[in-house]
Amino acid sequence: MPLLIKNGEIITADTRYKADILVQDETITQIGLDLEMDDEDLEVIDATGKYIFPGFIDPHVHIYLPFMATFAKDNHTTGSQAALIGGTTTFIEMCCPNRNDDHWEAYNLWKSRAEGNSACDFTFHMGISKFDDTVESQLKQIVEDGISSFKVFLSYKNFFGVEDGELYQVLTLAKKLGVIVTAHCENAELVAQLQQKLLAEGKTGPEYHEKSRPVQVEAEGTNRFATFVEMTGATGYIVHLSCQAALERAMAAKSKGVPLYIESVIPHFLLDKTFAEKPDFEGAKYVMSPPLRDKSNQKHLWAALEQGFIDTVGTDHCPFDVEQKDMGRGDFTKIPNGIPAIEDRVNLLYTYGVSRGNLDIHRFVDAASTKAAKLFGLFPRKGTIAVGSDADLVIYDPNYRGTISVKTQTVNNNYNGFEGWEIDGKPEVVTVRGQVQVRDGKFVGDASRGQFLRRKPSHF
Ligand code: DUC
Ligand code: ZN
Ligand code: ZN
Ligand code: ZN
Repeated sequence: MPLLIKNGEIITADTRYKADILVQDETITQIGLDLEMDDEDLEVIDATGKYIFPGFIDPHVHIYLPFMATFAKDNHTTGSQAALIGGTTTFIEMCCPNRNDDHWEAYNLWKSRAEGNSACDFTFHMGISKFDDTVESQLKQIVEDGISSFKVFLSYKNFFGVEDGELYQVLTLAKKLGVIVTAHCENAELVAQLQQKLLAEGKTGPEYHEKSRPVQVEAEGTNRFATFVEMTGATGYIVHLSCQAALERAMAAKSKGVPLYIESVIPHFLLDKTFAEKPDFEGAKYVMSPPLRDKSNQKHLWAALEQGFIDTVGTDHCPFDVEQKDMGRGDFTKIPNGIPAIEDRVNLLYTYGVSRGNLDIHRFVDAASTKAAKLFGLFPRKGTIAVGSDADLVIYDPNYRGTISVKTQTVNNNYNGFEGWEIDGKPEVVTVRGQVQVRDGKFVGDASRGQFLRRKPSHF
């Protein structure tokens, strides 16, 4: 059914203007003033007083995730509908095989979980937890199948994590294939040693999680990753950079011309380590890795985001409920890591960035959509509003005022880390390839609309 969106203000990463948008089939076919169309099936949406943003892209989510003896709570039905309600029309999920898992099988398992079950479009970063000849040939097959980004963990020893030699091999292969490598940057050995030391001292509560992975641990991982990227000539992307110490290392490499990109995630911009110090084990809700930091780091993250040194804002969405978090009572190393945010990322970044004067609106669109599309081989199909692009559109009401609450969320979890936080705007209508999936802020669409997005390697 054709769709005509009239009188809205189109805002992309670099333009801002009032125009109508005509959508036919799955794409944008016209943008202009006073568009009309004679078709009895035409749906007209009046977007007077609303912004129209390109569908937002979350470059870092976990939906299906076996982790720390349990599973993250969302499935693709709940996760994708929560994403859409929050304005995210595409997510990139981490496919995370364990060291002993067959990587080709893991890839197909993750894909089969998503296919037919997602309401929004999706693709994967292929996690690599081991490197040998078998994995190498499987990775080539996975790239052929449409995956143009890898993921490595420098932490989580003996589990998801890779050794330095394997990191070198992964980057070398990625360089050859034209694939970007995303990395979780923490020093695994330091984390393991500090955890044991703290536990031996009887320091077992969630407030000690941050002390087991202090900023130095992340700065070291960041510096090491940047050095390996430089030595191999590959292109790197640091996920969830959380603090000034790591930012300094990444910027030092970037300013030398090392092709390195930076993602930070919404919890680190807004929540700080005092949340993980809440009494009665409440702090466990705020345990993620890298941990929430001292509040003094946040102004550096906001400044780097505004200046474009931080390229993208994701979530590291990873929901574990209160009962799962409880597995870590008496031993913080057993608290499943993660704070869910897939539903709230865009509204929080808009509110505490754009609306409260900390972020230019175009940089907001760039960081929450366009830049991820460019880095991960989705642009200009995704990440912009242009004739020929997919009609993934967010009609956003900047006059909405409300608060975030577990009571109204779609994410499958029994708490929200942003409970009670004000938001200054909200998606009213969200389309995925031309189909209205969210109307009046509610999911009304096709639960299996989402497509697997095949991507081509790029030569940066
Ligand atoms: N950090 C988290 O908090 N959760 C999932 C994986 C990760 O690196
Ligand atoms: Zn991570
Ligand atoms: Zn400072
Ligand atoms: Zn993650």
